[in-house]
Amino acid sequence: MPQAARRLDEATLAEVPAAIRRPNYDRAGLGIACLHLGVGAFHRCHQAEYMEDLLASGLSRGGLFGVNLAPPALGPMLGRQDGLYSRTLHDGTASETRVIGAILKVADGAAAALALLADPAISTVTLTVTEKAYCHVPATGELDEARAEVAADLADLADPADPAGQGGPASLPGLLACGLARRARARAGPINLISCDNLPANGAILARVVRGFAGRALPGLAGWIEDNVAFPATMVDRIVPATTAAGLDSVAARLGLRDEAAVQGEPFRQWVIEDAFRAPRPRWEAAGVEIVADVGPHVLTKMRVLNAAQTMLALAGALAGHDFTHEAAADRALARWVGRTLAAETLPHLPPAPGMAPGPYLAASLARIANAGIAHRCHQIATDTSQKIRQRLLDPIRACRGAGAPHPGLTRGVGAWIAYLARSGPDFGARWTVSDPVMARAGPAILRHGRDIAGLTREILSQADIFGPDLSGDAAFAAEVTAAAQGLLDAPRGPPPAA
Ligand code: CS2
Repeated sequence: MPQAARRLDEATLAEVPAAIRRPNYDRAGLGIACLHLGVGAFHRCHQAEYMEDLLASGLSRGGLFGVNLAPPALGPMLGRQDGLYSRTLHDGTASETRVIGAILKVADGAAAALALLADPAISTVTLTVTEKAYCHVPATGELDEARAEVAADLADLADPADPAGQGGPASLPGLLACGLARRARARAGPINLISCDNLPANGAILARVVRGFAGRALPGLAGWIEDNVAFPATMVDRIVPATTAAGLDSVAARLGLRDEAAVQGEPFRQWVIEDAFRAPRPRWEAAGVEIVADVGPHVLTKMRVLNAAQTMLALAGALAGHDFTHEAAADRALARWVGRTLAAETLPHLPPAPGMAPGPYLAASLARIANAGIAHRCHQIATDTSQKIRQRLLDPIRACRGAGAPHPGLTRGVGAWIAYLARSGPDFGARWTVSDPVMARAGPAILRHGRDIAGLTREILSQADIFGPDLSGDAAFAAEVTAAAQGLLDAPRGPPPAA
């Protein structure tokens, strides 16, 4: 494919083909309406486009200041493009590209975030930093003080010679607590901290880890947080895989310009935010965001249906030799298992969520995952399963147990995780490398147990921080998970247990 040499930026924007939508507003005259932490592909294809819609219809006089906390550094890359980038939505073979101008500034690192958190001009912060960045114990939601970055931040703050440590706090709870301490000192006023990560009750978890950190290290801050900080819960949704080199090339062909920050996703999008603000915020509802009293039912429905289906198809799909979840969704045996399991075991226990009727939502979710225009790698979704499995599979299993209902299909999903871990070991040909914080513990267990799946299952399930005291201590559950894992290792597409 011929490569366009010039890059997308303010100077070249006019060269973008006329059919492609681009900012129709004066970016130079805008202020900052919102700080966003974590400027990865999901944010650029989701919250940033909602902001773009507000700007395009003249409903906001400010755009976004993005601060990226995890590598790779994005400031220089987006800076070279004056913050401009494109998002392309794929529906099967149909695609639509739009240039987004809502991100006005981008910086990298904790120091930038600390300064902005204390800036009175900033009253709303949204976050997409991945599940594990919250440094919480997945089973309880409490701050995990044993996490290396949390322990390091606590040690730094206890050291009067160098209380900020080198380069600022390393953990998200440490960063936000220190930023809020600065804000309190600067009398910069109330602020909304809005988690947009896929955690159940993400607002409550964010509040807990920030308060937990402050309680340990910043005496006197708790009362100020109580009076000045809102932590609304949210549900965010759009399937946005990591951008590939081939994706960048095809966007360059569309734009006639290189765009190193391009993102690609599906047409569907949804954003629901709890109406619990303390400070001024963008008028998101004018762009279709649902502001509701209780996001709980929306969150449970999305995580237990769409996200659970993704996790089941990703884990079992990888075992069956599929690269992408749309391929796993087209694999009849896998699709049947996932569809039947979620219909029979998950849907009956969901609270009603306005606008998300369970049956149609399940059908729509499976159709979205089957979208062959979206190249979502099974291994990308399988990343950090230890941080995702509670909300996607374990809590639905608990709901079944609470109702005295069987859950063989969901158990098979847990078995798929064990089999996925086992397959990374040398005894199964070291088929892939698992990217997950659990590997610090699971890696040695995989080596030790080799082909002994019962032993591996027992050891993984004994992690109460993931499986909770109920499931981690349940020998019968461990035996069922073992049988499911063994079955998937023997015959990845084999018949699911009768559901
Ligand atoms: C995916 C999600 O990687 C994953 O864990 O399941 O990123 C998913 O695509 C989004 O939650 C969709 O809104």
